[in-house]
Amino acid sequence: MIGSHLRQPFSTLLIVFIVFGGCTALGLGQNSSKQKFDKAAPIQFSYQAIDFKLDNSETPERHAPETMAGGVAVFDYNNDGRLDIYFTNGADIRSLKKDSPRYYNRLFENDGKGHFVDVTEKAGLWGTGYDDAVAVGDYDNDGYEDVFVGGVYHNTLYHNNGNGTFTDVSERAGLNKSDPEFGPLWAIGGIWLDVNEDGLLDLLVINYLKWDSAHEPVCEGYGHRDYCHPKMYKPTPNQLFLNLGNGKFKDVSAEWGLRAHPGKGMGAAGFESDHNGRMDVFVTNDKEVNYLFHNTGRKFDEVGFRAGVSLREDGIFISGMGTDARDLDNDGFADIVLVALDGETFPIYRNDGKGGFTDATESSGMARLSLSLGGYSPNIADFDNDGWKDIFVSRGHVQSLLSAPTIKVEQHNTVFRNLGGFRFEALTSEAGFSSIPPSRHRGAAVGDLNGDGLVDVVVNALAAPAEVWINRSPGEHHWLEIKLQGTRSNRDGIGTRVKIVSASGAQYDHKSNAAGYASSSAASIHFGLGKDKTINLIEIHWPSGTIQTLTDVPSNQVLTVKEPDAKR
Ligand SMILES: [Ca+2]
Ligand SMILES: [Ca+2]
Ligand SMILES: [Ca+2]
Ligand SMILES: [Ca+2]
Repeated sequence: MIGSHLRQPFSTLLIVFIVFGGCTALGLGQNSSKQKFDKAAPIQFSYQAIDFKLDNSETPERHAPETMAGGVAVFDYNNDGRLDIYFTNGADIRSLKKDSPRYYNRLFENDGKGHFVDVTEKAGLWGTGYDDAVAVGDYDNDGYEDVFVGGVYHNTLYHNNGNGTFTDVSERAGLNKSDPEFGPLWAIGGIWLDVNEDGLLDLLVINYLKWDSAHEPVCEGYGHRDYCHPKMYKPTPNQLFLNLGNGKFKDVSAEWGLRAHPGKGMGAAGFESDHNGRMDVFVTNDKEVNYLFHNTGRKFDEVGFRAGVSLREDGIFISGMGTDARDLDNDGFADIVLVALDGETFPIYRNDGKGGFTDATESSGMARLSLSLGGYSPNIADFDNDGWKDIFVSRGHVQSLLSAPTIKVEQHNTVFRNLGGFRFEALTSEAGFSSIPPSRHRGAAVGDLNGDGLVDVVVNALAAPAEVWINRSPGEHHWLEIKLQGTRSNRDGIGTRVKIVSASGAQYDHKSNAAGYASSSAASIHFGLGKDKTINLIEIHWPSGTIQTLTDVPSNQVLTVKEPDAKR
């Protein structure tokens, strides 16, 4: 098997692009030899090292999981108000066991003084298998964030004991069973959401493809064996586990319609596509159509085609990697971004507010800006606090370093700054990302790590040091963070929609801990306010149906908002 079985860039499109007009994008990132650290760049990050290096157990056989590892979670594991960092890690690819500490997942506690201290062993979070996904959510509403870890043939649910330690409760929870039809599954993503509005977070597990180390296909290209195209493997279904409230979960994948839609799932974004009071889930599938699972309260209807988000505008299958969905144009409805490999572009779908979406990849400038880039994790946040949410993208190619002479395997990260009016500009070296060598970046999560009101980024990378990017954007813009505390709704407030109004206008966001690729962020909801010092109105739509309003709120603070009516 050669050539077409290997995962190749979509080169035809790339060639057309180079000939007809694309010097701009080619000037980006690793292509620019000299770093221009433009002091005027509105979004800037500085690199901070952290003592973690993902070991993906890369072998000459090029087993598929080796190139897919690497989730990140940003969450406050010990409720001291400071966001901590968790990385998932690989294992020996043949045994799928973490037979050495170099494969341990790692938890780093934020000491509030700029240091991240490894507390993995005390916390009991090192894991056992080949792990990818991490999804943070307080499934038992005790006020402490719990951690779901998904991986190859093996998922783990950790209950946060509230004293700095976690307990593996997977067995009791019933989350770690082999599928009767598909056998052991390989999870790359997980998302917590309360699908049936009983105040208990349910778990949607995003499964990738059917992989078996004993039957790895052989795919050659660029003169050597490398990772295969996903078409060489069969699709698998995603799973929905309903939280029964007694520490147990029930597999309701069939009843909720998921069994009818197997795929090669990679990313998941939770949001309300049509404001019917229920959270929907957009799922990217690798080289297959994307799914939009519309939540009716009893089941998920797959409406990707009807909503216009199943494919790129030209109908071409792309390597749908991570995704995020938040309101990019401040019209009150969440828009969708996903990322893919070099030559495929990073598609953006603009929500029309009526349950439909328009492909804005070309009109937003994203097609031109992203065509030569490969991405894994897109994370939407307002990094320069100007009131327009921007898009960070962790970048890298799926292929091994042996392919580096032919394709750009290692890449620098990029942030796409929102210029308003659904237009973007790409900042790579300008934002500081070229200050360290390029890498095969994978999962990423965001949150304000140092409490200065600017949203920071944490990135995992294959066989390379993980990266903490501290946001140093100039501008002295004002901001507000809202920390939700559900009472009738789930404690995390996942599914809550928030509208704020200040002198410059209205902004919208919602609570979802799913982040980019294989990652999770349980940070507070963050708004940039530009020059506005006061928020005139905050309107909070809780999943319980309660609408809460606050007025004349000062900026530059983390505001904790508890849902009215404490009775459960
Ligand atoms: Ca903490
Ligand atoms: Ca908990
Ligand atoms: Ca529920
Ligand atoms: Ca912005």
